[in-house]
This record gives sequence, structure tokens and C-alpha cells, in this order.
Amino acid sequence: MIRNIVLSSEIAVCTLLGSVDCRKIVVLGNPNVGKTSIIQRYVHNQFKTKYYATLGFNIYTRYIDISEKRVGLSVWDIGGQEAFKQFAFRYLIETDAAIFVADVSRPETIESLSTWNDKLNQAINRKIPKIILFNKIDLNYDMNVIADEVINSSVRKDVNGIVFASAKTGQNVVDIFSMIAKMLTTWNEEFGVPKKRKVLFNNAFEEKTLPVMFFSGPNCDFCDPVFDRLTNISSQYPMTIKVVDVEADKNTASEHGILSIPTIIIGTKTIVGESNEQILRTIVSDEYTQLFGI
Ligand SMILES: Nc1nc2c(ncn2[C@@H]2O[C@H](COP(=O)(O)OP(=O)(O)OP(=O)(O)O)[C@@H](O)[C@H]2O)c(=O)[nH]1
Ligand SMILES: [Mg+2]
Repeated sequence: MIRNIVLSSEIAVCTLLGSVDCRKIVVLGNPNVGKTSIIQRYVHNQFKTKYYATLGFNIYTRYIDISEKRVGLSVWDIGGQEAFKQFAFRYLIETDAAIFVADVSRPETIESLSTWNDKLNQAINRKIPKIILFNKIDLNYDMNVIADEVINSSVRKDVNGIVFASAKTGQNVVDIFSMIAKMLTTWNEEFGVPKKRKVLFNNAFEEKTLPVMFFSGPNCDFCDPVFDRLTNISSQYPMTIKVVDVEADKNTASEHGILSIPTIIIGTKTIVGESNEQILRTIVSDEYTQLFGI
């Protein structure tokens, strides 16, 4: 009962504010990966170390201005316990975007994301922006193990980005939600269709080379190693890499909604934060197959 009241009042708050465009983002994943923490960092800029499992779901609202337009984000925090999955359909209908959360210190937590994605696809019948968010990058983790898990997961093919963040330190959290909000306001029903993306440059598609944009700038810990990995791969795939310094070329960065560096746009996929060669190679190969059928 109480949840229904919360639900209707939250939606009312979002829709009653004049012409505010309201969008529903669901946050899904295993218990304990940090879904609630990510959302609370985003909405209240706070972090709690004690774990309280989310029972059912909670909805949080935050308003942001994108290209001078106010957008209300209804962020649905869905409890990861197995018991809640059976009611998932109810929570997932009318979703506009999804964040699948996994934990870098327990990379196997990516496994359940395919089931959540299947449930989501049953509840919606259109393509929406989806990303995988690896949380807890403040902890120790092994990027090679994460890469193996990403490569073996089927969900990676159905997402538009892989991002790395920490609810504890706040690293990348606001930027990731802004990125999704921007996706929601600039991309329509044809979301995910390559020609809709602004990654076409230097006639890259006509030449059958994969267009890649690499966004870097000052104070970027992972930029050099990630760029080196990318250039290694480019010797084996026809790729056109355009490097953009976000400080020097603010327009291009803003056109593509870039807030965190490094960010790499490979075809239709966006990767934010540290990444290793295996992940990049897999995404490049997926994109190459998808775009060119080769
Ligand atoms: N070190 C670290 N701990 C985190 C981070 N994010 C969350 N945690 C901790 O991980 C535990 C679980 O976080 P929650 O946000 O409650 O996890 P959840 O995914 O919402 O879990 P369910 O509600 O059961 O589905 C808590 O003890 C958090 O303090 C992070 O970025 N770094
Ligand atoms: Mg929770």
C-alpha cells in the first residue's frame, strides 16, 4: 500500500511540474553490488557503509538540465534478492533506460545481468539505452578477471556502454547519470542504430573502418594506457581513431555528452573509465560484426 502511494506521488511530482519531461531509469543487479549506494550518491550525495538490503523497490527523483531543457529522472532502485525477480515485470514496464550494476571486487556479479536483461526485454518492446556499471572501483580488483566475465556475458551485446564508478568516492557517478540523461533526450526510438549516432567522421563507414573516438584531457589517470591498448588493437582491425582533448575541443566533447575521461566511443558503444585490452578487443570485434556484418 505504502509503496503504491510512494509510486504515484513520485510520478505525480515528476509529471506535475509543468512541462518537465520525465524519464524512468531502472537500476538492476545482484544483492550487495551497490545499486542503492550509487543512487543515493547521485540523488543525495551521501554514502552509507552499512548494508541494508532493499526490499521490493524505492523510487528516487532528481531533476537535471540538459541542453537548457529540464528533465526529471525517476530512478527505480530494485532489490536484487532473488525473491523480487518474480515481480520484476511490474517494476520494469515503461522503462526508458537501464543501469545494470556489477561489483568489480566480485566480477561474477555480472552473470545475473543477463537474466535481468531478459526480464527487462519482456517488459518493454523497444530498444532503450542500457549500460553496465562496474561499481566499487575504490576497492582492489583484477581487470583481467573482469574482462573475462564481460566477454563471457551475453548482456554485453545488448548494452550501449560499460562504465566504472565508485559510490563510495563518488567517482564518475554524476557523470554517468548525465550521460544517460543525455542519451534519453537526444536519442529517440531509433536508439542504438549506428547512423543516429554522431560517430560518423572522415567517411569512416563508407571506408568500412570502425569509427572510434577517444576523449582525453589533463589529470587523466587511465588515458595513456587505455589509448595504448586501443592503438594495439587498431593494427588488427580497420579502425579510424579520432583523439579529442576535451579541454581543447569543448564543442566536440559536449556534442557527444562527454563528462568523464577517458571515454571511448567505439561504433555504438561507450566505455567510461579504465578498460583493458581484452574488453576493448571484444567490443571492437562485436561492433565490427554488427556494423559491417564481417
Ligand atoms: N567500498 C565500496 N563499498 C560500496 C560501494 N558501493 C556500495 N558499497 C557497499 O556495498 C554494500 C551494499 O550496497 P547497497 O547499495 O546496499 O547494495 P544493493 O545493490 O542496493 O543491494 P540490494 O538492495 O540487496 O539489492 C554496502 O555495505 C555499501 O556500503 C563502493 O563504491 N565502494
Ligand atoms: Mg539496495
